[in-house]
Amino acid sequence: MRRIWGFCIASLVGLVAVAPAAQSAPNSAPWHLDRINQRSGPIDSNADLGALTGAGINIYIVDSGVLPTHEQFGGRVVAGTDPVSSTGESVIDPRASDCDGHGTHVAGLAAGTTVGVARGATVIAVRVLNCDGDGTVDNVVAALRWIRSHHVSGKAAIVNLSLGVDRNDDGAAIDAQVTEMLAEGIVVTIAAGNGNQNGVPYNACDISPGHVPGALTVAASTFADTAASYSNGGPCIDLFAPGGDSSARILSAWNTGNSDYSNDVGTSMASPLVAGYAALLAQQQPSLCAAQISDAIVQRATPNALGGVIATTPNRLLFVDTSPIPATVPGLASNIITTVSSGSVLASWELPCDGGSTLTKTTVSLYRGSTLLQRRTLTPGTTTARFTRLQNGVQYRVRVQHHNAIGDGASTTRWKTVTVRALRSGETIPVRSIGRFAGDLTMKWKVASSSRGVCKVLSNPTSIRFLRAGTCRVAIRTNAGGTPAIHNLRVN
Ligand SMILES: [Ca+2]
Ligand SMILES: [Ca+2]
Repeated sequence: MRRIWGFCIASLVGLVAVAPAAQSAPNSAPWHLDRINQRSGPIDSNADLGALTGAGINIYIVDSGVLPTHEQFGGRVVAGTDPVSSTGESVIDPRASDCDGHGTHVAGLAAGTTVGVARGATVIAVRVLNCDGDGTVDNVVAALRWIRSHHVSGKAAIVNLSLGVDRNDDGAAIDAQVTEMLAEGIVVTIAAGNGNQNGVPYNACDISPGHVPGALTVAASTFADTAASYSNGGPCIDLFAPGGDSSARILSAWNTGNSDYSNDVGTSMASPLVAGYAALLAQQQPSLCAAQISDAIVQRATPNALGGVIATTPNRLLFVDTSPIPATVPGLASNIITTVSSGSVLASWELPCDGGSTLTKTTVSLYRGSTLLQRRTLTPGTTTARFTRLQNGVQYRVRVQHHNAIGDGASTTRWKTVTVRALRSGETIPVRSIGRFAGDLTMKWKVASSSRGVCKVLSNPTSIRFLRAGTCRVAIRTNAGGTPAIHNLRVN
């Protein structure tokens, strides 16, 4: 069985999803917010998290959807992708809304106006769990791929996954997508899971995607400042955040009405609090790399604040500290595409995170084997370079590196190898042979009107037919739209 479950207690113990009795709005700040702005307990009736709100930052809530009209969101919910409805498993309208409740609760904790951390962030509802609160690996993978194509390169974004699957249940496919998201500048927060049901600590390293090292894997703490008895533990935990227990649950938005609330318990509730904090940091410094934000969150957590933490689990509790994060070198360019024409290669890429310090230049290098043939220095912001006078039939390699005042970003892991050749009139080629994104993301291709006489795009399978000699202009864009990459193909 390749089933995904959400990490609130109700779903873990296999209860039929019954909407908890709706509560009314909180009169004062809930304890989960009060606790995370102070180093030690008990809570002090002050839940001030500072001036940052996460405004302008996208938090993707990968869950059962989100009730977009709930009063906690003030119109800040955007419908993302909804593979559960698309595949007909349980269709709801509006798209990516919530017929379970789990996702609305989780989103409220990340970004609710009074129950959440990032009270001005944009929530993008990504629905992978059905009305019973479970889902499939395939739908999660499809959703994460969509997020990667929707995410704007070079700008920090947050993904929360309050769900998981046993690693040996095809978890590798989800892990791979999480690893790509991290490389593309997305902070990923993941619930550790609630497997510790019988007093035997369950190791979060056995859960996908919670064991992926670069992600922030969040265990649950209680009102009494202990590790929650149900929470998974072990060395794959990055930090704890309030997840509550039966004596003090976590209040957040519920899907049954625009002013309905419910109390819930689980690592599902802890993880989005960390996601909200990440959004505050991203708002302050939007071009930070994901690892800078994640590392700061771990380093700023309060050490040894909790009782009952087993020796292999890091004892760190979420602490919201919004001081600026020091700059580092830029990250890696993503989605590097190399497109050949006769005697030339066009390289294009998406800008990386700048590490918190403005890019000063880009260098693009062309190699034949290990021999450097050309190195170009480009003004910052440039995203294409064409190399000409190359030999057809020869394999070349391109690499891209970015620089800022701190130093030189990494480049060596993102080589692109391409064999230069002529494109001939009468030939039909698959569009992916002129370049595709790493990880094979869904993209849109369009031939410019000026080159309709030279070539046209054929659909299913997608290919390009060259009608005669000339220049064919092809625009590529991802699902999300944005600025298309223009590729000029010279047809002989
Ligand atoms: Ca407080
Ligand atoms: Ca980690």
